[in-house]
Amino acid sequence: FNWTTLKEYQEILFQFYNGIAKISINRPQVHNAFTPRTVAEMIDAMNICRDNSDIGVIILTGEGGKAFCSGGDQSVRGHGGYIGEDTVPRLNVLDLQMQIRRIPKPVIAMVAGWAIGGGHVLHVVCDLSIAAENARFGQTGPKVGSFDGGFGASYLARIVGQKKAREIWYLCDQYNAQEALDMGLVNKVVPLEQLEETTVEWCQKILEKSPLALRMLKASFNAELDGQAGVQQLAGDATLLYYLSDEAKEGKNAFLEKRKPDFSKYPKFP
Ligand code: 1HA
Repeated sequence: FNWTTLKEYQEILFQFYNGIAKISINRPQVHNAFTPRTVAEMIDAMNICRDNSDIGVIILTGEGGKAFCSGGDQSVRGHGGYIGEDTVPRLNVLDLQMQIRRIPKPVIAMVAGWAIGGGHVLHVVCDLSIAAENARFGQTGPKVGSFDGGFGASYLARIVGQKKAREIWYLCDQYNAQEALDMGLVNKVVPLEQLEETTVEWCQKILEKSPLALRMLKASFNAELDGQAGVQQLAGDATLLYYLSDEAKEGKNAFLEKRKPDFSKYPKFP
């Protein structure tokens, strides 16, 4: 595929092809472990994806074919978080997780090799996951002195069930692509050399669909799980749709024209 660079970063690649944005962690020497900078760059790229109306779907991946992401870079883990050049400890991957769930476009994890620890959680929070046959999944928290009790626990449990999610976290075992498929953790498994082709194919199928319908579906899937914040997201989309209507425009126009609004002609649907 003829990917073009959307913006240059130090620790990620950010590319575009035919309506698809691809965000790749580019630290293959450490199995794509993330630092606060990696995460800040991903957050920046996600913001661009949100605002750019040429982009309809986002692929999240890791460079090199050996790892999707191995979680937080343990060599920069300090007192209270992962420490970047500004010496501030951060857990900013939690903001990225929220952003992946909130962006009103489908996000697809394209997983080759390791998806481990905080890197596993990143694929978990994506809308869909497509795995290569070499993919390996697992959490390591209780082994390396960490845990993600947010989406990493509760949303994982919604996907694979309570018993399996507890097994994944308590034992810190690793699961192959077929096992991940069997437990509903990924949508599809393909040979490594077909991973990008298949993912792009899925993206193209999605891009043929109604963007507003996809947006409403994503918000609806999230709403139940995200409580009041989920309702806020779905309600915001309802407001967006309402603002598109003549009925809502009558309210605004009446205000600007300093007259009483006349809503009488708008239907009261059963
Ligand atoms: O839990 C959280 C959070 C919770 C709440 C809020 C925020 C959070 C943010 C992050 C996290 C976490 O991600 S905690 C979990 C952190 N990750 C891990 O515990 C995984 C560590 N890595 C491994 O267990 C293994 O590397 C592996 C199973 C993925 C692969 O093993 P393999 O094939 O034997 O490769 P290995 O030799 O271990 O790794 C290759 C190189 O990559 C090594 O460097 P080298 O010895 O060649 O210099 C290795 O040190 C490096 N590397 C791999 N993973 C990491 C890493 N370096 C730093 N951090 C890593 N995560």
